[in-house]
Amino acid sequence: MNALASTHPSVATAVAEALTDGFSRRPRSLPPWLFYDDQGSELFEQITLLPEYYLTRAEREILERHADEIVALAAEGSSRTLRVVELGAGSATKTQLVLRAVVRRQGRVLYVPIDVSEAALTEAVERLRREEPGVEVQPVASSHADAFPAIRALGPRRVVLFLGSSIGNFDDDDAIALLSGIARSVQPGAALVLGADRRKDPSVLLPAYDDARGVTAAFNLNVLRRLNRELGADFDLDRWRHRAVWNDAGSRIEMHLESTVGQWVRVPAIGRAWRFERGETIHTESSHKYTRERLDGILEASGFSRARTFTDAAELFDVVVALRQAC
Ligand code: AVI
Repeated sequence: MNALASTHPSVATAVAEALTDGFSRRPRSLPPWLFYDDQGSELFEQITLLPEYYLTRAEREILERHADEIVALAAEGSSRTLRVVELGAGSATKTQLVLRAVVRRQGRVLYVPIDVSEAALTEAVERLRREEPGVEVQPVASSHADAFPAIRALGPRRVVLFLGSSIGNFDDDDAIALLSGIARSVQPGAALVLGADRRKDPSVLLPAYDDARGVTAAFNLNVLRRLNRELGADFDLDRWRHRAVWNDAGSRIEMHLESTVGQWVRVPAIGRAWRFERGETIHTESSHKYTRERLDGILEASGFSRARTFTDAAELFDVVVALRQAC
């Protein structure tokens, strides 16, 4: 059996295409969705617990304090039952705070978590079924791009959650394309609850993406391990190092993998080899950090208007409730 055939054929093809496309660019790049195989999803869960990675704690603090207000805003102007759909749900631990607030308000709720990681979805479903009797869970294993039919299928009074500053992993044009797709899938007045990380001093940002225990480094390097496993590539992980860089003009943290020596990498499943010079990098992720103006520009261009912003006590992170504008 060749390396391509050992994993799900459509996933293997997508991974091979992502690699071929990303390595044909200069600087070379890989798309961040490649992080989230089962090991990568597990490493990301560990990142969310790191002392340096303030994002998850700040967002949790906001939801702990304001979930009832957020739900009340989303339900405003309608007596109908709210339904909750979440893009990139992961293990959905913070979402539980929102779901409980919906259950307090209306007794029961239908929740549709959408994620590419089936392992993360399974964990979320098992935990919610155990811990939240008022929540009916209907998981959908899908990428963001394929999620719109699932959102539309929920009918009116959907609340769309997009938490964790996942929006930050998109360039502005792609963020607008995604949010516009959501806007087209809901009715005027429907609420989008968006977690977004604020622009701040790099002395706070950089450790969040280059932690002392090396968990983020392992998360970044896991991409190469995935390419070795799924495409039979021969990346030697000892010859690559994790780098986190603050790009001030782009207002984003960038993650790169840097080749520490001159080397060839062979990928037998697609019959190709690539040369990397010493110091050459592969750009694996951008994590955009927002000013209020920039985020409003993205929301408005997508058909949403900011209704209210909730912030943690240290003012590191925002949860924005935005409403679908009338057409
Ligand atoms: C999922 N995403 C919002 C995370 C972020 O902060 O950009 C992914 C991550 N990358 C490194 N650490 C966490």
